[in-house]
Amino acid sequence: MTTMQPHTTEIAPRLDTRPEWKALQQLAQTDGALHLRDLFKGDSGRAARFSTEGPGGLFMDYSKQRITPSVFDALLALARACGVAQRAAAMFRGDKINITEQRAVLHTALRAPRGATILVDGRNIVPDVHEVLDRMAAFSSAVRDGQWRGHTGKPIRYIVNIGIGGSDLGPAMAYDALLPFTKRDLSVRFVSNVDATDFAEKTRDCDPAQTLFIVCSKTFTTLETMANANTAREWLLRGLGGDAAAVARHFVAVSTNAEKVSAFGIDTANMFGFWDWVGGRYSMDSAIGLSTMLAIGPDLFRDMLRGFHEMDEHFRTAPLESNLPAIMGLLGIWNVNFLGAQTLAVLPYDQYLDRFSAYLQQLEMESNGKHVTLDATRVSWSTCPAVWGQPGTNGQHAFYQMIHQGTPLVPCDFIAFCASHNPIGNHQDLLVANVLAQAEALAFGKSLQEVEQEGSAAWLAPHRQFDGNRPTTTILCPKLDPAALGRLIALYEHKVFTQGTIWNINSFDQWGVELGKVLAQRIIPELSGATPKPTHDSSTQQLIARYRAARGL
Ligand code: G6Q
Repeated sequence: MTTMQPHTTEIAPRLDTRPEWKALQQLAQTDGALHLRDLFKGDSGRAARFSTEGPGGLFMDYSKQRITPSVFDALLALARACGVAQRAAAMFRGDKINITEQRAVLHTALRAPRGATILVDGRNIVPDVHEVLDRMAAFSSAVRDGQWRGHTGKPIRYIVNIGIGGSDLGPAMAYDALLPFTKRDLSVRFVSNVDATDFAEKTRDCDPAQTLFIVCSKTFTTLETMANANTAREWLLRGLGGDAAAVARHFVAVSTNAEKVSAFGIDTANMFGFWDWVGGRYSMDSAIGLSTMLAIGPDLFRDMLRGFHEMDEHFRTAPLESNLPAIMGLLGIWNVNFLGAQTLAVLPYDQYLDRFSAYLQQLEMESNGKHVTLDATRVSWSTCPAVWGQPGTNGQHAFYQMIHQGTPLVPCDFIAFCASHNPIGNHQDLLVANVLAQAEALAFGKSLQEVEQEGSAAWLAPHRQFDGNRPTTTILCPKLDPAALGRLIALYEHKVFTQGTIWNINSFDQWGVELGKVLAQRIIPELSGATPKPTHDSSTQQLIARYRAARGL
């Protein structure tokens, strides 16, 4: 526990007292009330004005956001006043901007090219990053080409990643996203939940002699991961006749904690390290991505890192007015703080991005779900919206009704690709037509008059009318490949950074997850041991008693 006072720069003015903030409040009353129908009618150049192409052909059309040139300029002015570029520079050079944990925030160093220099406490960390990447590459190649064998001499066919939160969501998302690039005779699974069902179902068809477990845990103390890792070890030893020597051929670890790794019985020669300046939710491109590298191979993993790095460079160097992550962050600020949106739907039109929204939920909500500023005062403005979504077109037949005609304002990010990995018939045209149609319908709606002109009875027309004016951004990329995935994730990482900077919060800690963990530790023995003393509230006490009774205690 840190007791030292953090070294901070001067205290920033309260966000809501800044003139730039007040200007936006004014604009919300005027420009914020305009309808997208009129904004498009009044400006034939609107689409071009509010679109930007970033690295790798990543094209972002935000003309269907409810902004005007004045709003856009005011948002840029806010970003400048809040020092987004300066704070980004501080992150990239390794300043300890995670002040509550006194750590640098250097996930960008994970994808820095060999030969770059980034100093942490006077040490260039880039060679360390590449040393681990090289070890991962050698190991991955050995497993992929069958040189690395299990205890009984068989090659590995099943990879089981054991980890949770930041040690699970990124790799699990990336495995799905990059499935067409994977070695299909290696089956990769992800066990995260402490619910034994997760382990049981994911290992059901695995042959222990051909299974490799990657225990992924930065701290190597996380309850769920340690419970699953212990269960995995028992499962393996049971399957291989109890010889403890088998562990060395079937377990590797990804961690920052060598001591705990070796106490678990994993040879630290089979441990891949990372560093305290990599936050869990920013770690999928560190050794935490070992399962990704095993699946797609070292060369494609490096392609992914290149994609990340391209977006890093774009964020670091592009002027604000054409800086994709900064613009995305600012649009979110406009929607949340000035138009009153409380959620953000992220809707990828690509089945391979099935888990992308779940991944983003952690990235955004764990980073910016905060109510205390860097100066340790309470915010008096909204921060992170709830992020949710799933791939289209499925959602269209489920929750889109609310986005079109419900009462909350739900800004949407649509993500689509020009080419499919499965070019069958005209499926891709059908898919892309749908995403474009949704954005169009949400922006322009259908007036009562139009509905009536189509012949709807007067009593029915209000039900069939669409207000429109629902803000969306459409991201259109050439094709989903490892580099494109890297760019997309870095886009959201830096968007989160931009917003955290403006809200003046620490996007890099997560104290909010602590209390529940502590209370769980207290309750664990109370569920199975001697009758607990009634130290909880009456509700918790009642539920414990009921559970114990159901278990025959
Ligand atoms: C991420 C969080 C959290 C973390 C998990 C797993 O930013 O810190 O999701 O990744 O709690 O932690 P370990 O990797 O230490 O097991």
